Amino acid sequence: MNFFRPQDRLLIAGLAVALIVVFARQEMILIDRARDVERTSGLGLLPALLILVVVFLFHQQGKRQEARARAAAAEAGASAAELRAVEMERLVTFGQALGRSLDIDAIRDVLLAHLPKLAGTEDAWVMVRTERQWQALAGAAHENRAAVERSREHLADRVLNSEIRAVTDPVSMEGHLCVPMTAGGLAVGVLGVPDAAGPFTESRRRALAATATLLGISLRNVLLFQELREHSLRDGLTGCFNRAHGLEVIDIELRRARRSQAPVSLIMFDLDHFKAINDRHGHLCGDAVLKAVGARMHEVLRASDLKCRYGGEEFLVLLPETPLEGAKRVADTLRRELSELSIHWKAETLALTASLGVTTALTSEIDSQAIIARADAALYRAKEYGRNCVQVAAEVAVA
Ligand code: GH3
Ligand code: MG
Ligand code: MG
Repeated sequence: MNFFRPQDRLLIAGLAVALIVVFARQEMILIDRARDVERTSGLGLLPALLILVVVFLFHQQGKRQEARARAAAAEAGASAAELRAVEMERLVTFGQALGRSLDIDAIRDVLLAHLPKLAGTEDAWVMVRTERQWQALAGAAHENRAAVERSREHLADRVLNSEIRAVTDPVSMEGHLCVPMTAGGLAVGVLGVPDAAGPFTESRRRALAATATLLGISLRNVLLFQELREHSLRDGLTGCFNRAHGLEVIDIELRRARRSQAPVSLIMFDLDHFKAINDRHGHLCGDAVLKAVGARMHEVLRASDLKCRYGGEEFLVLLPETPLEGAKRVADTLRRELSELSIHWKAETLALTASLGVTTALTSEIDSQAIIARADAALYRAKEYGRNCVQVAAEVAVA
């Protein structure tokens, strides 16, 4: 047990030595004839006093050093606490901003504003994995951006596929400190900071891990929200937009086309004698046919073309930036592709055809109901003409 501090122990030892010098000096200088002189003059006290003075000075210095050390430690403690408070404040503001973000673009903006401070560098980057595709969310602009993003993609892939996948701790890899972003046990992406922006102290690593955790949770929520929204807007059988959403998008596209003065066309088609397929092979078979039609539409048409299941086996295809001639070609291709579909059902191979009506938006036209009605009328004529054909709406055919 230590009852005394080092310098106090030194003082006590000094006192003990001084006492020994005063009282034992008699024996030490027994042979010295000056004993009497010393005894009477008290000269033996001098070295004792000297020792005491020296020890006392050491003692005082020790105390001063200790006081200085205590003051420095208090100061360091205060500034560390201040730093922690600033860091915490940053994380809280970051979390709040993320909480207000409902889509990936909003998260991108939040990162632009907050990430440099949180990561302590402008060179931090974020790669997020959406439906097996990588997307760069943050990272300083580079001249060869595509190449930089590809290499980060590769690195992020390695980080998430390595055995540390389940762990959120930062890992050093290929000259970067990489922090996996996970939520609910699922890997969402990677937050990276180049080693050049180091050193990575324990507290900085902790701050980066916290940043990645907040980001991971927000991204996961946004992706789930997007997925949910997508599902609620699409028809499960064909993967096309459902009627309500399709009509909404047609309205938006018509307004956009009017603003940009770009042509926009519409195809409406209906499967021929579909009822007979249901009657002969059952509804499940009818569903399989609809599924195959949806899949073929996605293969044949552009991603930017709006595909909508308008009714049972009636579809709308809106073609942005496409004049009537182009739309007619698309309709012909679609008709041919559908007629070449061979659908295997039990032991049979079913054939299928469709009738199509085509129209285009008249100058500055934004009335979706009028355009749909024209396409519908053209489709009706295609049925009349014997099905498996394309008809152009009368109003635009002459134009
Ligand atoms: P037409 O060539 O004149 O179009 O003849 P059709 O037999 O296709 O006639 P119609 O368009 O009136 O028939 C539509 C049929 O589509 C009737 C309905 O039972 C069927 N149908 C609608 N939605 C679905 C669905 O989701 N699944 C299945 N299996 N059948 C559906
Ligand atoms: Mg039909
Ligand atoms: Mg029909």
